[in-house]
Amino acid sequence: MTKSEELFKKAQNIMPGGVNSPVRAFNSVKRTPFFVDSAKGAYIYDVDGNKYIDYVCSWGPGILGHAHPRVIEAVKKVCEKGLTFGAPTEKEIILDELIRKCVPSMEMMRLVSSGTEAVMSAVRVARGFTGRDKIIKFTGCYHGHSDGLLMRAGSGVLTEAIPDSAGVPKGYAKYTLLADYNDENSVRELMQQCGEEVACIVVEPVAANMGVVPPTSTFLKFLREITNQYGALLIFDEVITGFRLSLGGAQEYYGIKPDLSAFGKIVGGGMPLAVYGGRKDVMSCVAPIGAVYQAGTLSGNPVAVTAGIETLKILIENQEIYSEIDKNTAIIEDAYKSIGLQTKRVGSLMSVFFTDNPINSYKEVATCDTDKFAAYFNHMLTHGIYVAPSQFEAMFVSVAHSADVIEQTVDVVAKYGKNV
Ligand code: KE4
Repeated sequence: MTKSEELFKKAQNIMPGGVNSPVRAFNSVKRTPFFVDSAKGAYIYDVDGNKYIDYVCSWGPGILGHAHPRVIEAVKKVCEKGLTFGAPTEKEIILDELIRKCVPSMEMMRLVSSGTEAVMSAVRVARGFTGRDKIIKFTGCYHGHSDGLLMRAGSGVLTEAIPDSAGVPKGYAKYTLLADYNDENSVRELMQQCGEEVACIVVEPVAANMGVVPPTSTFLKFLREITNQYGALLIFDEVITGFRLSLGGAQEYYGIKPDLSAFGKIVGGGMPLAVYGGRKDVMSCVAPIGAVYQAGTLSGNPVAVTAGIETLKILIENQEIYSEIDKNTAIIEDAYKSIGLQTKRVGSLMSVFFTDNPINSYKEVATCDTDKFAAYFNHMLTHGIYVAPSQFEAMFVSVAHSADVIEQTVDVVAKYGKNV
């Protein structure tokens, strides 16, 4: 029995499925998950001494590669001054100003500890600001696990085939309306029916939790126009796309300005930190200056804020990172295409789909062959490449994925192509 198998057995006695987040259980790829010992740069090492090139990058935060020396140094240093105060610090202002410098739509913001918290809070603010109850989300998009957003969600919900989570009161469904990503008519119909009751449309500007599904050339502009038309707010869930597609996220990449945004993952530099914010008039309804309540013991935690500051500073100082990781991801994408697989990519965010149906929204994603995906995943892992253990997740490329790492990956993809 490997050490990972031993640990997994033990973990299953004390954690649901032996994990602290469902997708980590490797259920859909039918194998015991490896337990991690450490990670550095593009590599992750398991407790049995195996070394993998990591394309999960902790589901997105790792754009600089694991354990970037500057981030580690800054975190080590700040820990000496205490881990948490529950009181304001100057560092929170510094991080907020860096975020606003990168994303001008973030006129006012609130730091929180997870992407779930960020999106949940943004939706509550939209409801509080508009006085309306209904929201629209898209089938296959995932916005964290808050009750009102767990309808037909993507990511682990899709992977574990739980269309609607148990434990969410039936009543929620009437406030969360479902449309189809990239299908403008599905949105138009809902808005014609009850647009005056819709507080917001919440969207992943690039869907990345049903695999990566980019928006059509008109979709995001259409959402911006129809929310304006009905007085609803547009919320961009940029937890994945933020600081990933560009320094200004998807809203810079596509040139669409939402009313509110949520960021996570990269903005926390690998620590538990996320942020929501946007229009000052909207955010002015948040307590203690407004009637929408939201709070958090560890919100703006000095250690997490320090990791975020250092990460954003490195990205701001080295913006050529974005063209570099885009170029390297395109090389990997070409390798997949050359063996006849369907890919979708935006910058350093990519997915490989095991279906011949051209991917445009959830309904084509649902035709993917997840058994074929599982075989592909296991081929990659046994050849030292760790991709996300689910057809419905994304590949993330970091600046640490150097030319030789990319070349090694291309070789393993080619080998897979020979076996199928
Ligand atoms: P967290 O609460 O996991 O920090 O963020 C929730 C969230 C919100 N919005 C988007 C677009 C997201 O992708 C996520 C979380 N992403 C998943 C992976 N697709 C996290 C991995 C997991 O659940 O273990």
